[in-house]
Amino acid sequence: MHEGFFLNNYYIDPDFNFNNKTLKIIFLSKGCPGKTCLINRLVEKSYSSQFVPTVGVDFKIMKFEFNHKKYKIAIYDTNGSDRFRNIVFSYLKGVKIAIYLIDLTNMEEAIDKQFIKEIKSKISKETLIYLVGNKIDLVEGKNNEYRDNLISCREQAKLLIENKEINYYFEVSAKNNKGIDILMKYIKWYILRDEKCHINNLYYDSKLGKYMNM
Ligand SMILES: Nc1nc2c(ncn2[C@@H]2O[C@H](COP(=O)(O)OP(=O)(O)O)[C@@H](O)[C@H]2O)c(=O)[nH]1
Ligand SMILES: [Mg+2]
Repeated sequence: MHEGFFLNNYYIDPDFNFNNKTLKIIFLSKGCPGKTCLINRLVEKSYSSQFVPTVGVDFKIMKFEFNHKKYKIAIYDTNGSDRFRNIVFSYLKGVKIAIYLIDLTNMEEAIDKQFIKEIKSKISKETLIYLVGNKIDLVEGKNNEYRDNLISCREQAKLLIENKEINYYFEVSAKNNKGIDILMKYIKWYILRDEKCHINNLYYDSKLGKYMNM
């Protein structure tokens, strides 16, 4: 048994038992920015450029171990076309993180504020929204044709965060793995925060018997 303590108004209980709960995360988008590819990258650590449309809603289980405990996350993959919107949104119930994926090379339609509003109206106050820009591999280099689009996405994301419309913004590539570690860390961060065994990059290592940085 270890003694808990308060940090930033959270009670840190090192002996908190996770009880094998499965937490729910959902990927949403308009169009096909690479949700299925990104989920495969996160769960299977692999990439295939083959396009297989997701029919309605699909899901994959991701397991990980942290501080000698096992965690399970159900990742819901959805179809980005308008005709599935109602079905897809009905899966938002109980979701811990809603990930709105955009394609950084899509100049016609990058961030849809109305779409974010719709998501917000269907989730609870505790649910976080992560805005994730995919295909950063295609946007690298100074004279890149998508550079202006990337800068515009960043500016919009900054405003959205300031206005509390979204919680975080990330840039990743499902193809070359860029940014995946950070996104993964923030997915786990939420889950561990939720279980009150870890806060602000500090966690209790039950084997070492002391608090460690993540
Ligand atoms: N260059 C690049 N292409 C990607 C990336 N992720 C996905 N794609 C391409 O985008 C297509 C659509 O991806 P998919 O995951 O099926 O889109 P979804 O409809 O959002 O699930 C794929 O067939 C890939 O060719 C990426 O990170 N970089
Ligand atoms: Mg898909």
